[in-house]
Amino acid sequence: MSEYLANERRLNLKVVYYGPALSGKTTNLMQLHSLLRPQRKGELMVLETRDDRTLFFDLLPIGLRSAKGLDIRLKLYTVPGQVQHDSTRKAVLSRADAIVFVADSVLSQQENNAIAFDNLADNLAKVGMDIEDIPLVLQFNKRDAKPVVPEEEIFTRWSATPWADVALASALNGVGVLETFRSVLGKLYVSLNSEFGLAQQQGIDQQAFLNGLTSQEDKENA
Ligand SMILES: Nc1nc2c(ncn2[C@@H]2O[C@H](COP(=O)(O)OP(=O)(O)OP(=O)(O)O)[C@@H](O)[C@H]2O)c(=O)[nH]1
Ligand SMILES: [Mg+2]
Repeated sequence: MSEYLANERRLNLKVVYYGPALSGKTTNLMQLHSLLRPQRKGELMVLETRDDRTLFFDLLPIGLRSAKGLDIRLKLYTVPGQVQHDSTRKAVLSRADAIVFVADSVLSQQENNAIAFDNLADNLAKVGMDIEDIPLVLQFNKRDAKPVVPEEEIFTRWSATPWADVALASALNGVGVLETFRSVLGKLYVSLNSEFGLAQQQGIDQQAFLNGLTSQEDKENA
């Protein structure tokens, strides 16, 4: 749930990267951290890991100050995908404003994707949210791996759902990571705009929101 602190003119937002174990949630955040401009982002915090598996969560703060002085602070979180860390997943999920579900494209992982998606719906319900209401983007990661579930199958499976605009990615290679992030921000903007009048009252249109939060490292100076 977004938190608007009127006195400080600050809007705190939370985006959670959810999904089965080893689907590439931490890798998405690592790539975003290296792609985004230093002025926009804070440090990537990897709280606890064992063998590179997330045990608690990762956190990447991103910021945007509008021309009219609204300070938008976005925190990106990952959850631990391993089944046994369900209470941590639920805690991280609480008060989320938007979700990226990172599915694993590898054929053998399709059942794990389905279990994790059901787990997301259950945990959202437990923290008082409805999966159909929250801005959510589905990313099929590891498109570079083999064998993977075919694109046509993915699009057919999800076409009649609210999450039809599936993002394809190879996070390890930085492919599709920013696109996924922009896609979820686009959905988040729509819900924030209706709640806070971002365009009318704050002068932040969707383009400014997206560009402000995703401006990239200047390659020439990198
Ligand atoms: N081939 C391939 N491997 C990937 C890709 N993205 C991530 N990986 C690899 O998959 C493994 C797991 O990635 P993580 O980002 O740690 O996965 P996670 O979802 O954070 O896993 P948990 O923290 O256990 O839930 C690592 O070895 C990554 O390098 C990808 O796009 N392609
Ligand atoms: Mg992780």
